[in-house]
Amino acid sequence: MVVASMNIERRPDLTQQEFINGYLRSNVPLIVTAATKDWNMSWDLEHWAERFGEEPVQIYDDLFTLMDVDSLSSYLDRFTGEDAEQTLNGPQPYVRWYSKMKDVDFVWADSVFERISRHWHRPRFLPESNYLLPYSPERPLDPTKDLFPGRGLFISGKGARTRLHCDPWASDAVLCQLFGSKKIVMFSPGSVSEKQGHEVTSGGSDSSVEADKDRMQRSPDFEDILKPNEILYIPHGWYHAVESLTDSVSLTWNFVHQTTGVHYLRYLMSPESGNSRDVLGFFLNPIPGIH
Ligand SMILES: O=C(O)CCC(=O)C(=O)O
Repeated sequence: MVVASMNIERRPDLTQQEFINGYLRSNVPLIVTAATKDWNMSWDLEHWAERFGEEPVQIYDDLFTLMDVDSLSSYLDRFTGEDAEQTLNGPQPYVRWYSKMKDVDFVWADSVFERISRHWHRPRFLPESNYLLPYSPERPLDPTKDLFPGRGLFISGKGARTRLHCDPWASDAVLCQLFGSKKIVMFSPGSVSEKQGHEVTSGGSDSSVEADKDRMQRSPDFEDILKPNEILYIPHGWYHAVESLTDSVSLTWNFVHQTTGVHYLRYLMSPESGNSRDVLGFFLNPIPGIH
């Protein structure tokens, strides 16, 4: 029997308590539609090129393997717009422009985050304090200024995608859609065995969101389209795949709040966490504010 996927629940906005009790604690995805209404950053790609075109950006494949470093305007010229280059053998390149998340010199997006910091604010439904990743049990954190793991600008041409995966560090994430729209499919943690998870994340590069669904041999729990100004909350342990239906710009970051601390502790005690010592160590002693 084929069970149809559902759309993700949408709410215009909610309080921190409603978010913590109804979604963070219960590990349930959510799309918040009006939390960005006073952000002033829904710029088109020409505007991004005009302001930041000279900057070097990190260019990835359809998951998290770094392929190249080039200027933002070169990427936009080649891979966005009506006559975007189509890669025949392999995935469309994807700009995942992260701010610093380990102690190495790199083309991090820190200075760009500093330049855009006054154009947005922490979505008010997200907790201000009591974070375990970054480790900040007392001091409130502000994603416009403070570093978070996986904080990045995701810039992609139509058809670029992020293959099915589950986010690292037992962390939750938010994906804020600034421009364009994205197709999202999500599979609940209990529905994916470790073996199957490994198979799908290391699976073929010819794949599409539809091929990911086929490999899972079941319908996703949720299937939806994230539209401009909406924020998707991705709880830990959920496998998800994303495809840019148009040229697209999103802003994202990961976090662990004390509400989900038990899962994080379990992860820290597992051998898997050994692969992320650089990131985990970096955020154990976060340096406050823009630097
Ligand atoms: O927007 C995308 O392409 C991928 C987003 C995602 O998977 C994530 O933030 O974990």
